Amino acid sequence: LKPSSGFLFVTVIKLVEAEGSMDSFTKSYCNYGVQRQANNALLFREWAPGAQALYLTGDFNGWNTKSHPYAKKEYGKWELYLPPKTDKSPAVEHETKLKVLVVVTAQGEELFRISPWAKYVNKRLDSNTYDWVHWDPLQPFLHEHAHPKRPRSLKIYEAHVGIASPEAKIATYENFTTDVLPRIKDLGYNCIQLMAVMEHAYYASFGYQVTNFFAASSRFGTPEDLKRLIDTAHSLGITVLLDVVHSHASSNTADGLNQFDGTDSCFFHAGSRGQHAQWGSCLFNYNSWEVLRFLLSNLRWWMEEYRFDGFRFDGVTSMLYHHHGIGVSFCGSYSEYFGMHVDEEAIVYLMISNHMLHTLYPNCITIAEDVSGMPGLCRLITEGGMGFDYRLAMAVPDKWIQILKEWKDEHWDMGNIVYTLTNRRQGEAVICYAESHDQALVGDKSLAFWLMDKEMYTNMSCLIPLTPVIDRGLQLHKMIRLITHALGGEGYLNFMGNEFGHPEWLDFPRKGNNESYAYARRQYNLVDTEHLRYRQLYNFDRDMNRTEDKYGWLSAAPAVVTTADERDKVIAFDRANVVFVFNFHPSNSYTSYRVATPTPGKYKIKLDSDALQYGGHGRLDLDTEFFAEPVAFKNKTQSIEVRGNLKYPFYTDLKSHHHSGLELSVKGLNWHFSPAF
Ligand SMILES: *[C@@H]1O[C@H](CO)[C@@H](O)[C@H](O)[C@H]1NC(C)=O
Ligand SMILES: *[C@@H]1O[C@H](CO)[C@@H](O)[C@H](O)[C@H]1NC(C)=O
Ligand SMILES: *[C@@H]1O[C@H](CO)[C@@H](O)[C@H](O)[C@H]1NC(C)=O
Ligand SMILES: *[C@@H]1O[C@H](CO)[C@@H](O)[C@H](O)[C@H]1NC(C)=O
Ligand SMILES: CC(=O)N[C@H]1CO[C@H](CO)[C@@H](O)[C@@H]1O
Repeated sequence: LKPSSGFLFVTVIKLVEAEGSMDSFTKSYCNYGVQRQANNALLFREWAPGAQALYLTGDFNGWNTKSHPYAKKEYGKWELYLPPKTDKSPAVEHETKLKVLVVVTAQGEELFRISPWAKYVNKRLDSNTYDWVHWDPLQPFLHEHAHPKRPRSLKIYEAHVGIASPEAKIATYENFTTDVLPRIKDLGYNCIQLMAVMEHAYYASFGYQVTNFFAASSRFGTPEDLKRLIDTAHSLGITVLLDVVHSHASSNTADGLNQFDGTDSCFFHAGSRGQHAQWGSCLFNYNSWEVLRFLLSNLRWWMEEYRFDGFRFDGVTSMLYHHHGIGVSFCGSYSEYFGMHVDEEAIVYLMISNHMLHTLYPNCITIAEDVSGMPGLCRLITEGGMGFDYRLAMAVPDKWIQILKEWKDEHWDMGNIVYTLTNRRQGEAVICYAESHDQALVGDKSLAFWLMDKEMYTNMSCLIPLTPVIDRGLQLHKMIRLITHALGGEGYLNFMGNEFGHPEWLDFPRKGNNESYAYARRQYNLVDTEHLRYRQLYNFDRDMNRTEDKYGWLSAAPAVVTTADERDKVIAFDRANVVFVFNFHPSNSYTSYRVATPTPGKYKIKLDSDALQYGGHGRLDLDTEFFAEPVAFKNKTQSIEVRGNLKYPFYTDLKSHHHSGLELSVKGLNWHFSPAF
């Protein structure tokens, strides 16, 4: 057991004693902020321990600042009761503005604040800051569809609503529901990880500088629109995870959580411990009872009110260590993970969160964004772990970028690739990915752009001959994704658009780019254009997922790598009774290659990255059957002689039947067999 698990036990007992139950404590959004009673009276409650006085002001009282004081209660709590109007309707109407006026000193210094529990905030075009808008619709959206079954093999589509259209403007929850959900379904992803949902005043923060934890971002529509999005995803059998940011908060005061009661502590640590030196944001005090109330209730809010199916916890590395990972590189020594530099309060918070979520919602999925490789992060709390289901394999995308940036094709190191894809803690599940939103951001480049760069503007048409650059790019794009998918983890993640090789980078409107939306969009129009090769990459990604559905390698035991040959540049492995063979050699083609097989029997090609519909060269005869022979090879008793059985002596292109010599790269000879019993 880790020392902190004893602490967890005590904390929960204390909470239950004081609050009645874990359930009511973690549903404090039913007691704080604004609550409408059965008789339409409104009850306002806040926690502002440093305040001298609190007043409610807004459209409802003509912005009179002192007519509606809160009453001071124990432990820094404040309450205000507003009886219904004479016509029995609530004193504050739906969609009207409010502020809390916080008096912070005896001298009467006044601050206008948004309730930390605000369910909706928005901004007028001519305003710099967000307003708290009372959200209490007459006809709230009612979910119709049940949570989907928890997927065995998690295949995640990482998505941001605002950039989910080709138009150079902010797309809406509605656009996402009608235009993007059907694509995700078709592609075979069974899970969406929604970014930037928690309200963030600064769009270019990509949602990672949260200002209002209980508000769904109003940029993309209303709370009801988001509920409809999630309900529609559920109707398609798609699980929806929230990218939740509890590692830090925006330092905004006027529309954020910072200095809510006028002090620099309240929700955060006072002084330098409360500030993240690199992000310029505020760090929560996880040891505070009221902060636990706030954050745990926040998790339940998104589960109960919006019916998310789980969370991807952002910035876990920053939480785990007092040094926040700044200037620290992790090489795997245990001294890096245990010692006084580890923030036990944050660890206990993560343990309580996971304990609560998995107890109340047995199908809930939690994923940790941790780059440090903290041991036990994804083990059960009863074992002394921190209770996450998965961690992100953050080293893998970095490796692919390094390979494409620094290695010549003939120097690709098969052993190193296999090592990176299989280097994970035994018994702790991993979500693997070739690239995520991080690699798409301005300053970096997506894999497709690293591979094909400028030629993507001119040479992606199927109507012109494949150029060597596009050829290499298409083949490697598919092979990198498939080997990552099959070898790298227990789940797979793709960032929206990258499945079809989205060109260019992502850059949100900001001062430095003249507030431009030119790169804050995803060009789905490219994949919709029949004669462009994006379609071929899309087809491969879809069929990769569908093939996984059939064989389930992600939920099977880790792969057994049988070949990682530096001279031939061939990697072969088997997982879930499927044999994968990759030829990464820039020029060698093998018409015959022996690979070990897990079981005797007949093998057939089930997915071939070289197939014509995926922009390949169609060199393999998909009808060929291969029989495993009792020939011992690479520690297995059975093996097959894989024959290329080339149908065409030369390259042949999809549309033009252009012939080019064999001097071109033959990447993409990628066999993938499975038993055909
Ligand atoms: C996006 O949705 C808005 C309404 O939410 C609609 O006006 C607009 O036409 C949609 N755009 C696209 C590209 O479908
Ligand atoms: C590929 O693009 C380059 C410019 O980037 C152009 O010069 C060349 O003609 C294109 N190749 C084909 C086959 O169209
Ligand atoms: C931004 O716009 C201004 C005025 O239109 C122009 O002078 C400047 O060069 C632009 N900057 C960039 C980075 O495009
Ligand atoms: C074959 O098995 C032996 C003994 O179990 C082991 O030492 C060796 O690494 C294995 N070789 C391969 C290629 O897996
Ligand atoms: C296993 C599986 O579902 N394979 C499918 C892959 O995609 C192709 C094309 O859509 C289908 O024909 C296969 O059945």
